[in-house]
Amino acid sequence: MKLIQYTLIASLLLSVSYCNAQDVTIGSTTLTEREIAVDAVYTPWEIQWGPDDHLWVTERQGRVMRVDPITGLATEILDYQSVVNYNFAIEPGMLGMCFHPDFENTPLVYIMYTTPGGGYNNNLASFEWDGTELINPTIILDNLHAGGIHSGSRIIATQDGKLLLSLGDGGDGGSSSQNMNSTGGKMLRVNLDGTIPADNPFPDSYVYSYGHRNPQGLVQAPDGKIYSSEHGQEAQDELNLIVPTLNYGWPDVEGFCDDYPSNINEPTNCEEEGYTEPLMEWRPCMAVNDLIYYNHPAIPELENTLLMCVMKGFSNQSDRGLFILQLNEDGTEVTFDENNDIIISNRGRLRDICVNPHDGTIYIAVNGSGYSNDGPNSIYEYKNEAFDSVDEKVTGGGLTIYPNPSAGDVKFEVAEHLLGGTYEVISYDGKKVLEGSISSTNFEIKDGALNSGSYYVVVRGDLGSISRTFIVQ
Ligand SMILES: [Ca+2]
Ligand SMILES: [Ca+2]
Ligand SMILES: [Ca+2]
Repeated sequence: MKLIQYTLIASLLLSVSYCNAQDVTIGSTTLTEREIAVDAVYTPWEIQWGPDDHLWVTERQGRVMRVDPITGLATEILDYQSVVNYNFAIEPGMLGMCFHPDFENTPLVYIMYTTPGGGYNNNLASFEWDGTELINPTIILDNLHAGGIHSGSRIIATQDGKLLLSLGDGGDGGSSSQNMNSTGGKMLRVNLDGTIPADNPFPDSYVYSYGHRNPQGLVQAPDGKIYSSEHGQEAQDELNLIVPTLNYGWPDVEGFCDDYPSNINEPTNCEEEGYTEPLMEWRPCMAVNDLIYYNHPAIPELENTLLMCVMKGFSNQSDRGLFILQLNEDGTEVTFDENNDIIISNRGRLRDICVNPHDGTIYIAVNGSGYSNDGPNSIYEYKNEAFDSVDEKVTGGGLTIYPNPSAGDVKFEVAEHLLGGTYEVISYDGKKVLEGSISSTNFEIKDGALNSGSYYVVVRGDLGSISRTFIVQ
């Protein structure tokens, strides 16, 4: 694998500053900050934009809360505190969560959580959403490697209809990470029912990649690439491009293969010895957490970026915040400038991030100021109000989609001023699935070109852009 030098490349594109205590300016875009769900969520760990246009939040103590993003009203939809092994002072509890990839037809939510059992066990269970609460827990996997710390436990549904789970070493120093018979320190690829996919890279094994320490960030970009952020020991945090079968080093290598830190005696030639280096590292560790791929037109300055939550700062802990990692065109390199590419640096430990796919608004879950979960715990919203107002300006006659919902062709009728413009269709989880140019005021997406689900279309012309949602049945 190509080795990538650790360099902090100054980004000419982004210029970030705070206009005042509330707003965040990125280039020519201003994001208005609003605190929602004040004192309504406790130790939020996962935050997801749900198919019901609400925020779904796991609390480490063992609950799932559903938060109305407009009113901030938080409703408990699962209380699993009697099952989950929560320890306030360290790291276990209810952790990662994702939606079934076909949630409209199969309304299941997958959650990872730790339970007691010779210390700790990590578990994956599905719960059914009945419109009011999460019911019918079904164990998908149990007895996964865990400890009081380093639980990993991010989970995503991948484009190929599988689940990918990140598991940490559980604090065992990394002995599990290089042991192919242990689930510790691994990425695991799992069928939705918990069985081993027939096309997994190692026969009859869940293991997808190995040599991980505590990977707590996991995302798949629209082109299929999978990125993971990983906590280092003390010296080097990592951003990895996850490729099946590869060995990401821990505990033999931390960060780049560079004989640092000196106490672990890294091999002199990692490539020959089969170790994969990260795309980027940060030293000393500043506690990298979950990340998303951002490509929404609401914030054009963030086109093709990874937005990564960071809990601590550098050595003085002042540089925590949301890190903007600019991907290159083919997604194989990132650039980051610590002087310009950190935003939301005044809100404590940023644990997780999600996006409203309709208007590009960002939501951040924070865990207060200190390890492991001092308050205040809250959710903040960062919204480009101007993007909505462009939408409003041309409402009525600008863009009509019919029929909606559609069981066949999806037809579009656009205003004259949009001729010569472009359109993009974005899936509910933020992936661009179609794009094209507008050469007629009437055009259509043929039956079968889109899977069933909810979509968001943005059309752009000289006067601005218009966005609409539609549903394919
Ligand atoms: Ca997340
Ligand atoms: Ca590594
Ligand atoms: Ca190193």
